[in-house]
Amino acid sequence: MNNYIIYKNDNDTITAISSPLGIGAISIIRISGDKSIKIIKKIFVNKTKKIYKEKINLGIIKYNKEIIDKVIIIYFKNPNSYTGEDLVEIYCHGSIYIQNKIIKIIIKNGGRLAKKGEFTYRAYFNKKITLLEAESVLDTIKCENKIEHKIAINNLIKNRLYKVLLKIQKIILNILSYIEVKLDFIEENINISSKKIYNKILYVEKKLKKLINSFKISYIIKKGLYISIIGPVNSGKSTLMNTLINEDKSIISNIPGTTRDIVEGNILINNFKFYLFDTAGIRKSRSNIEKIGIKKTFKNIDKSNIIFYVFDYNLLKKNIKKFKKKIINKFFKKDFLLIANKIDLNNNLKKKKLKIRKIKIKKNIYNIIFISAKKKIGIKNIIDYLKRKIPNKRIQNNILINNIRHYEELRQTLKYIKKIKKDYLKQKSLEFISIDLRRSLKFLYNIHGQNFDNNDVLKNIFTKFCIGK
Ligand SMILES: Nc1nc2c(ncn2[C@@H]2O[C@H](COP(=O)(O)OP(=O)(O)OP(=O)(O)O)[C@@H](O)[C@H]2O)c(=O)[nH]1
Ligand SMILES: [Mg+2]
Repeated sequence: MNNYIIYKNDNDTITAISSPLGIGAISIIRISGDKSIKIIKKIFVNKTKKIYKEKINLGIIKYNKEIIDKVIIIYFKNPNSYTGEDLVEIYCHGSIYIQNKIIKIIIKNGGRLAKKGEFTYRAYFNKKITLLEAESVLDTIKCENKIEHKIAINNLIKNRLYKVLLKIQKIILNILSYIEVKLDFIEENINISSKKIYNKILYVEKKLKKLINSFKISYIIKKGLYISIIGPVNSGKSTLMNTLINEDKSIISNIPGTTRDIVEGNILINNFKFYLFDTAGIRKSRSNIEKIGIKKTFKNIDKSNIIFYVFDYNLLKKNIKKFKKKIINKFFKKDFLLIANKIDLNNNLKKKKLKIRKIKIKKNIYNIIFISAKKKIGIKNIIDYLKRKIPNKRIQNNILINNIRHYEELRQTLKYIKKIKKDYLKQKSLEFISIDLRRSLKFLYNIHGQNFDNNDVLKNIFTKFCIGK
């Protein structure tokens, strides 16, 4: 836990501008700590000469006989405030001069400038919020779209992740309690079968895996999907790119090896972003510059989620052979879509051939879509294919991990759970298993920031198993 604590627990009264920096109609300045109200009484003047808590108090900020601004203040008495301390919010006019002046006056009267995130840290320290909630405050501030907003609100208000973590935690605690009892009170007759415990371990493993996998999904939701357009020279990659983004961006010519640098574009499908990368055609090249381009193509495949392999339909067999030999071996795990282009050049092509075809290469099934990038035929099939790659509503409603710290802690938890599963099957010493269970719990507790307490195990033992009644 110490890794995350960067503040000293001092008793300072802290202050900062809580609204965005710059000019605005209104600006909010916060003061939190024991001295908040003392400071305010020195600088705030109003008719009633009283400051009511949790009410609007209208007055002026005056210091050294100089009137600074007409303001509203709200006083939240501890512990009923965001930080859990005495907290005052000053709503002043949004001039940068006024904001700075008020801050200076507060500091002169005994406040100190808050460090980044210190108000929320105090809220966490005073147990007003969990670490998870603190992080979701940041997510809420930073959210840019509907899905990010949903993830943030799910944690900030509904506490969904926290509830799932508590559930997993409880099961691990149960397993641990059972094992501890077995170790300490062998004579007690406890009616839990080994199978039941094993199933509990499996259940925890499944839940953890689901959460961990959701990190990838939330990453995709946030960042979109990356598509590399690759294939032999002159196959129409740049034409397809321009058709998809509906812009004349990439240079098109009938000279093989036109594209060398990677050209980027993007499209929105159902409000979801796809990034497209048009790359240098793959061939054995003598030109050094083209060779560099081809190297870049291969690098780009690595970082893409989806690869379009574009080739000339009229050379279908030859190109599929090339794909098998040169591409698949290198990038076996990648998600490829084969795109047979230039079907307009083939007079014999019947309409039914436009249907998506499937081929099997080394146990993997690949789709082939038939198009003319130039004449814009068959493009809808590509769009439909991409639509299926967008995380759907059902997935979006799941609890999604979107924070790398949570992801790492969960992975550590899972690492121990997997070990415990193996050891339990092999009937290894319960003592070791108990140690690993505690380790797994420690990582889980790190996520919401509470400390793993041995009392939790004891409480569980005494309430569940009624020992020493
Ligand atoms: N008839 C026809 N010609 C096409 C089609 N798509 C592309 N072309 C032509 O094929 C040639 C090559 O097109 P590009 O889009 O530059 O091909 P590329 O794969 O990007 O080529 P490199 O960048 O050199 O690897 C151009 O003359 C295009 O007009 C198509 O669907 N039908
Ligand atoms: Mg090109």
